[in-house]
Amino acid sequence: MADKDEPTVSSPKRSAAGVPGIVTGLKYALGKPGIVRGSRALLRINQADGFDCPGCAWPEPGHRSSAEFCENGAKAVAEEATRRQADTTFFATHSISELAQWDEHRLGRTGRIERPMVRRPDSDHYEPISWSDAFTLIAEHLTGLDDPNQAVFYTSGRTSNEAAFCYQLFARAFGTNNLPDCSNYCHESSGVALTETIGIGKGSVTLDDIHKADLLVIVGQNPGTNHPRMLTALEKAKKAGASIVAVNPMPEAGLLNFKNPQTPRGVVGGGTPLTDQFLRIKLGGDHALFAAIGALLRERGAVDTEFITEHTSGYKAYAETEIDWDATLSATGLTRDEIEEAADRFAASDATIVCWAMGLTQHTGAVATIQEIVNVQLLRGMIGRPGAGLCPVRGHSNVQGDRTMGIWEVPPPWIDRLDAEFGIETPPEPGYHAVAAIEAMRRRDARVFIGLGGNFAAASPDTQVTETALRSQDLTVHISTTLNRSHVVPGRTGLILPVLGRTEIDHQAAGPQFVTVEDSMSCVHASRGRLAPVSSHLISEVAFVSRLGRAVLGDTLPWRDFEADYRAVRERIANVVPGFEDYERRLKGNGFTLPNPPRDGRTFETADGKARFSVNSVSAPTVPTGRLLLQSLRSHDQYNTTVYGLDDRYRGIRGGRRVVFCHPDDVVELGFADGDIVDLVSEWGDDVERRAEEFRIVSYPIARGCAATYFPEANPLVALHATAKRSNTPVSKSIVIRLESRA
Ligand SMILES: Nc1nc2c(c(=O)[nH]1)N[C@H]1C(S)=C(S)[C@@H](COP(=O)(O)OP(=O)(O)OC[C@H]3O[C@@H](n4cnc5c(=O)[nH]c(N)nc54)[C@H](O)[C@@H]3O)O[C@H]1N2
Ligand SMILES: Nc1nc2c(c(=O)[nH]1)N[C@H]1C(S)=C(S)[C@@H](COP(=O)(O)OP(=O)(O)OC[C@H]3O[C@@H](n4cnc5c(=O)[nH]c(N)nc54)[C@H](O)[C@@H]3O)O[C@H]1N2
Ligand SMILES: [Mo]
Repeated sequence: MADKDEPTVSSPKRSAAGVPGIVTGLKYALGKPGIVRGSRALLRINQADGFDCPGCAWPEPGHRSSAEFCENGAKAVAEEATRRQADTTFFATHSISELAQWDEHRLGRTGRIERPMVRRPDSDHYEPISWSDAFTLIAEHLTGLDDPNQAVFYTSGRTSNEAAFCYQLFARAFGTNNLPDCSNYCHESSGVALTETIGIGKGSVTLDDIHKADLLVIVGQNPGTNHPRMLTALEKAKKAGASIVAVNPMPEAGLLNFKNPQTPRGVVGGGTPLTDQFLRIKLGGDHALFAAIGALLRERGAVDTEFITEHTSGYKAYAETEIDWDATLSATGLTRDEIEEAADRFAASDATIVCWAMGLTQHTGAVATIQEIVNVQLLRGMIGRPGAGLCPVRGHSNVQGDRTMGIWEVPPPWIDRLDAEFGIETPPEPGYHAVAAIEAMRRRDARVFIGLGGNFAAASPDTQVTETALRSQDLTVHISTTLNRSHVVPGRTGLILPVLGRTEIDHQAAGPQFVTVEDSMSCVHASRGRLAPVSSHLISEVAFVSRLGRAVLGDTLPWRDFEADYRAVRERIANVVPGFEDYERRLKGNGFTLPNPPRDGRTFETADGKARFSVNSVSAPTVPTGRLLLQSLRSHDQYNTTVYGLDDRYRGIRGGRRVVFCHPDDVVELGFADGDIVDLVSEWGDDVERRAEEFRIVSYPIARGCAATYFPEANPLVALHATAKRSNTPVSKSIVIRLESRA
């Protein structure tokens, strides 16, 4: 049975991190895996000779201090370093149908998967299987398909550059571009918006730029919970005189005030107040906000004419767009004064950085919204200048690197080099992105699902549909570290294949190996595991892909060399992927930063060689009366679908996750009271009823008309067809719901 979910509620915190943050993190890390193992692991996070923190993609500072970790990283490490195991006895004791009743928290707590396991057709149990039999089984299924496009190769963002490169090579040599990844659910909207406008799907700032900014605008991002190390950079900027504007429907603790655990003031003092202006915007109101800010800046003549003339195109059409103020105020829920003040701050700043994350990317108009931010930055010439730029803050620690390595359903620009290097022929037509993959599985156009990391069942929208699609597969293969929901909704045949985590020593024929990752600011560096593997049955992700390659395609490609020595993989990456020349040598020390034409020289590799203004008609979600607009977000005690615990300290929640945050006036207006238990029912204008049961109403200072609850509990509410325009990202932050009393 699921754990008892009985949240208790107290008032939300006004500051993040500081002593409680680090103490909680340490307690978690030291208490769980055993004192010595835990502390040794923590001392190696983000050190030059240690491993990259699996917590998030925020970059490490040049000089790594031995305290360069946060509660978040400590928990992620503890999760991986745990001595608990899901072993043969565990799987013999618990049937798959029983495990399907467990929630993510309980599944994850079971610990590391100890050896390869198989669920045979019609069996309700996983049983052990040898690695060689597992590869034979996969090869039989893949080679038995009528068409390579009947296979789907998903990737999550913790996978190293080396494993990612090998994996996309394998899929393409096998004959498909079906390489959906967690990016499709995450920053795809940023990638699309930025590629069209500045010619590269990545941000244009370095960590040093953050420190040097005059104005930092943080939109739709909750760094206190999700990128705690970013707070150190914000504090530094703040001390150097920067001001900070936060745009968010919720007053998030880390945005308001920060207690740095790594300085005495943070430990004993009151912390640093961070935000100078807080705009409590309505969900999905950002497009209207930035369109209005742009118009005000033009009105005031606060435009960088030289930059616009020299480096941009499309300004004339953009300059002609007009603002409907009534619509703007109603879409944003802000006052005109608030918007004017924000525009003043933009106008006064010589170095502005706009940071954003899921609060922008998971909306229907996400791409257009991000392009409106690009417009404002172009208007002021805020690209390719110190302390200025665009900063999509990535989630998974190597999600950006995976895309650089070709994990993408679209053949990357360097595909001809890949084909020439390996003598393969990648099909030209794009493959399935994540949502399209689920649709294809549903139609039985896809029959084999392979997931390199991640938890596809729980991370995807429309949970019931996704799970049915997974169950309909002839074969599902999950390459994982810990147990999760995806494992308990297997295809007819199901494999769970356990791999080494990033903290663990990876020894191959040529000796101990390291892997490489790319952070949110395009810095590439090495990551070397330091702990003994939790089980002798684990293999590395590179070894997994290499053996898969040999089993399915034979020795036509250098799989054996790749597995024996990862330098052989990096040599090929250097030959194929631009920016990786002389890869091995440049990894020495703290690694290197990839070229970024907009940042490095105001060069824009777009169709006309200019940075492009966009004209997108402003839109905002419409919400019928009596309904709320719901977003699904993260608590402080989870990493995506991995639920470490049932508390959300910063938002004042303990002992439960089934809560729905609503504005107190909305609660009353809808005829409810704080503490009521309700069902959430989403409305998409189709005939399907999507319901999530038993949530406790929590009155909370969220913007009017808006509500929030946690991911992945909310995923059953998101219709599969409800995706952002042009990026196909599920609109997990724009769900029209009604609250229904429990009888
Ligand atoms: N502890 C922890 N760290 C993590 C993760 C985790 O699960 N746990 N996940 C990692 C991953 S993969 C990612 S992608 C990142 C995610 O990092 P975030 O994007 O910070 O994650 P969310 O919790 O989804 O928070 C979204 C924020 O945007 C706000 N928001 C929602 N909708 C809107 C809107 O319409 N407009 C505006 N202006 N704001 C809005 C929400 O109130 C919330 O503060 O974090 C990474 N780091
Ligand atoms: N409703 C809603 N849905 C969302 C979101 C949202 O905000 N709201 N956010 C979306 C976002 S931003 C993202 S990034 C996705 C996340 O989607 P995923 O990346 O698919 O999910 P995770 O929960 O990060 O995956 C956790 C699992 O990864 C495995 N794992 C951990 N470390 C390793 C490793 O080193 N190697 C391997 N092979 N496996 C490992 C473990 O078995 C663990 O159970 O979810 C998306 N879904
Ligand atoms: Mo993400």
